[in-house]
Amino acid sequence: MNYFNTMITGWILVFGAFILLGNDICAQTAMANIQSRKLTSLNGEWRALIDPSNTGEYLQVWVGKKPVKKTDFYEYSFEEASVLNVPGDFNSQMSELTYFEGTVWYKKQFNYLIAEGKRLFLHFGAVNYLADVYLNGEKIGSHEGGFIPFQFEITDKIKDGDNTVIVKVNNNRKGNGLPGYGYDWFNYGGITRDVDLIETDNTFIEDYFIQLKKGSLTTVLGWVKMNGAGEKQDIEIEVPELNLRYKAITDDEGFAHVEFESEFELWSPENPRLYSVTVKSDTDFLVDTIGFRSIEVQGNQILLNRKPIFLKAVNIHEENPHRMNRAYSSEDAKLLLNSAKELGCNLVRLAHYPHSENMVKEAERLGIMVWDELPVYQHIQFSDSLMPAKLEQMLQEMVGRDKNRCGVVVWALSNETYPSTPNRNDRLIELTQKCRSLDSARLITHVVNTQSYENHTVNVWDSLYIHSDIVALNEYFGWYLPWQGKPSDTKWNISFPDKPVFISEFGGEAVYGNSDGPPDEAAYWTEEYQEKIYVDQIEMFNSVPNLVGVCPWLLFDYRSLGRMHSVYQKGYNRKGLISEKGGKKKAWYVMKEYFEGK
Ligand code: GCB
Repeated sequence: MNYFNTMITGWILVFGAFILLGNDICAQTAMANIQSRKLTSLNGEWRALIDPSNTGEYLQVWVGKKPVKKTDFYEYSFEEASVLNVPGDFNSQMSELTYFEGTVWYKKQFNYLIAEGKRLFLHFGAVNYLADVYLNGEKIGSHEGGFIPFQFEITDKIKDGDNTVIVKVNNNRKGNGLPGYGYDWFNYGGITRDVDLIETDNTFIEDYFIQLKKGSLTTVLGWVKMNGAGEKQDIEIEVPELNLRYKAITDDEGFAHVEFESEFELWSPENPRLYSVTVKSDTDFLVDTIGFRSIEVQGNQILLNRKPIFLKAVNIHEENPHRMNRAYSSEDAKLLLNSAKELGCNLVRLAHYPHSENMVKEAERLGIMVWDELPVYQHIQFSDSLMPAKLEQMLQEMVGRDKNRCGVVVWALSNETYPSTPNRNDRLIELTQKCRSLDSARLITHVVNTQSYENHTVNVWDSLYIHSDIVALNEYFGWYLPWQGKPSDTKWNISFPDKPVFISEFGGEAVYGNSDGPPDEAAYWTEEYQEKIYVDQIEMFNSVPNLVGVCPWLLFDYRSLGRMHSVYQKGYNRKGLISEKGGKKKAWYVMKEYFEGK
């Protein structure tokens, strides 16, 4: 089997079927590049019923009954119900929902007239966490997972004129969810990203993969996939700025092989060059903005466009620090990314779940590499019978959405999972293999924190690293673990001496503006104590073999319910280099200077 066939096999399975989780009809994997399609936005005000006791299920609120006879009454009504804005989390929109984890029913009415021979899809950018979707009183399907797009075809269900969509959104934590019960970020629920109707032709371009072939700076290798019945179609890919026109014909599965050569101006942080690329078929036409670059591990180095690069990174949660809500817009993305840029970063780790497409695209435009991550966080129930399908689905959704973004250089498949969790290695190894079959050109990593620290020696041993292109490790020396000697004298015993090492998290907490306490005592949350952690860490970095980058935890202070110190934390994880109000802490300047010197 050649390379194209191997890659294609992975994707055929993605398009082949709906993944069945339980007995539900599941959403379809979303089509690519919706921004280039005929869209009708359903954003804006939606009516909302708050349902903490889950009574709406029993009352069947999706039927939308109204009293007819004098003796009729129904114990719900969307008329005059609260209004929630979409996109947006519900917690930040109504004070009574601040800490809410449960069910909210959303309702939107819209008018539509579908043209003859066209198809219609209802597309959600993301709903956290479970979505049950009803159209005109009929359930059209469900989706699990809070951070990725999904869609339903509604061609045969839409009525000419007035239609009603109702979504049951539930953000309860689930033992067998991704993430599971415990996580150190705020559980913003709701319809958190855009909702759109997408009208397509009967046969349309469902998806495409247009990126450089692994190891090449001049050959693009990929595919185009049509959806819909009909004859084989002629496919044409055009890059006008390169004077390039590539032609192919789809096969019986609707796939067309893409392979062409060109001299590209390569994308890099110094020169984030993007090209306008059109993908045409007989019945469809899409425009994308695509960049070309190579990323690879060679020995113990990471090479971007065949040159070694040091990853000057920062961790970011998807929260607007000033408004304290789930970030989603391009403006939110610019706020976060410009701060990362100011710090001197060339990479952002979008922790710990796929952030909005706006974030990924904005980063690409600004010349910041992106680390995309799955919400496979700490205590995941890997032995749950539904877990293999859930993991695979989330992987496909993340890779599916971002595979044409050259800015994305790393697929991170897990963070801080434990070898003692049954089935952890089996599941994560399968997931790694699946990821490579979908995209063999990017780096794949697992973040681990199982290293031991004894006699001032760090022992890095977790066998999951065998399957990771990078030894990515989180360590909190100076905060959770006191130093055992001079930071610069730290010894490293890494069982994977040929792999690049990336410190994916380090840091400590401080309240912005607080100097009130002994600078060498942790319990006062002073800026000086945090600053010292950074100074010590930077000294220690010199002792790390094969170090290819560092990534402080994290850019901004952010909300997290477990952070309950009533004087210093007040519901915030204070490890930010910047406070939620924008105040730069002393550690920020230490880090900026370090990055400037790299
Ligand atoms: C970690 C986690 C991150 C936490 C951080 C902390 O190791 O990966 O999600 O928030 O530590 O602040 O403790």
